[in-house]
Amino acid sequence: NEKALIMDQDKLKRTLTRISYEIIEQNKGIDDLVIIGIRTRGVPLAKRLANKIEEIGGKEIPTGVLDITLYRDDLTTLSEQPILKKTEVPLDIKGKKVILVDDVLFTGRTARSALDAVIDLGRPKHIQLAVIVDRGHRELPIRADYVGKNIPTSKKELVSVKLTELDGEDKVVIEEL
Ligand code: 3GP
Ligand code: 5GP
Ligand code: MG
Repeated sequence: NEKALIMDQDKLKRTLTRISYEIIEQNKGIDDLVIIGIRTRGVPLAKRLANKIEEIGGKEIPTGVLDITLYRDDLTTLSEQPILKKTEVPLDIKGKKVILVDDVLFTGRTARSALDAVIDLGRPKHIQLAVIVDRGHRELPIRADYVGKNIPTSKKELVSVKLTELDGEDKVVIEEL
């Protein structure tokens, strides 16, 4: 039940390009960057950002994957906390500038558990968070360093982020649950 189109393919592409430049600017270059996507949709987004930053900076950017099962109490009652299932981070992150990538930031609980998971792997220089949509309703003191778009939502709404790699098309829409 689609209510509003937030981003079409072009808008999403421009947003990822802007965030790529912001990442390079805030990190004063591309040295020591590692970009880690949170499954599911953070993963292709992380790849796209890494590709763009590579294109701009001319150097390969390592990427990784965090698999955190959602605990979402509005959708499922899987567990009280997000559960870390698997990490695929193919290098030592000690001293690295880690950028976590997710599609939507909501309560902040997924990001919190992702922070735990990254810190368990080693001591990065810093960790930053990039999201395509911040829909509000934070329950923890967590914010994103890079935001595609802030979309104030009601709790009954759902932000649907569609990505070509997984959904056959690129767009962001608000739906009513
Ligand atoms: P994602 O992989 O794009 O992050 O967990 C599977 C999917 O369920 C997520 O896909 C996301 O789209 C959706 N989802 C996860 N958590 C919530 C939530 O809290 N509220 C709503 N409305 N949808 C969610
Ligand atoms: P949080 O843990 O911050 O409550 O929720 C973040 C995670 O839940 C993200 O991985 C995100 O994919 C998912 N999520 C929460 N709300 C939404 C939403 O409205 N749309 C989508 N696509 N994902 C959501
Ligand atoms: Mg997600």
